[in-house]
Amino acid sequence: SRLEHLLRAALEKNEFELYYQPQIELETGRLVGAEALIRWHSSDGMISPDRFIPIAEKTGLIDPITDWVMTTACTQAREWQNILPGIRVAVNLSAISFRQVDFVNKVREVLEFTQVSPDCLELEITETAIMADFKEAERILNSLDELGVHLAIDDFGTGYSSLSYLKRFPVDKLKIDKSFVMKLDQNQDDAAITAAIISMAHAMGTKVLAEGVEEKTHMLFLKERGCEEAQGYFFARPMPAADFLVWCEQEG
Ligand code: G
Ligand code: G
Ligand code: MN
Ligand code: NA
Repeated sequence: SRLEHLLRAALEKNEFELYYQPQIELETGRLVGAEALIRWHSSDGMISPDRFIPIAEKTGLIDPITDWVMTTACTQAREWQNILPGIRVAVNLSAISFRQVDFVNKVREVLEFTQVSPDCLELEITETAIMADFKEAERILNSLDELGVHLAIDDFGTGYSSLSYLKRFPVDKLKIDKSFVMKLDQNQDDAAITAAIISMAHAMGTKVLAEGVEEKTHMLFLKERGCEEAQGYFFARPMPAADFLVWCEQEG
């Protein structure tokens, strides 16, 4: 397809960029992290990762893209340490890259190359990606945990994982999917599910981040229930690295 053809050349032509969305600690209002979200400025205009990541996954292009994302995000994390000490950068992992042979060594290499502390890198894996091969996922997650990087389960609540399974994984954080958080005001079921995820996560010693926080009322609901972190348009949209720093100066 045309898109596949363009995608093959995109890495060489340097057409990708990472945007960063602030992650806020609710108790203190402090900036604690940034989620890296890939953007593709193609010759056809901006193309969403929702469209090109599935193509990259089918064509084997996802592994070089994941390498580029990890290296770029860690280089940025290293650069930010002087001005934003301790800030953590979160990277989204495709299920395919996560299961790539030698993925754990890849992560180790990127950390060494960029001189970033593993404590400043968070890897996001979706619930669905984990449950696709539970045993294999457990093995990889344990190796990543030994490396010292943080692990988060993305889009939590949309898949079919049981919390009792998750208890066996060395996961630091659940990210409640934005589909629940966005409707906290209008939908009692979503409010109940969100509250239940927070208390169950806490019962297993796991932190919670709520995504898709668009309203102050959502933020207050989450804070009241002890949700540790949040991200969403209420705080800031994903933005280029330069804008991210400007935003930090204005906030801080
Ligand atoms: O930022 P945005 O809403 O456009 O992201 C759309 C989807 O693309 C989300 O599911 C997000 O997790 C995914 N995505 C964004 N950046 C990356 C990336 O670097 N790698 C992978 N695998 N997925 C990403
Ligand atoms: O799948 P993942 O959770 O990684 O995707 C995050 C996606 O959510 C990104 O595309 C990002 O642009 C988007 N996003 C971030 N904050 C908000 C928000 O407050 N509302 C909505 N609708 N989308 C958001
Ligand atoms: Mn994510
Ligand atoms: Na998500």
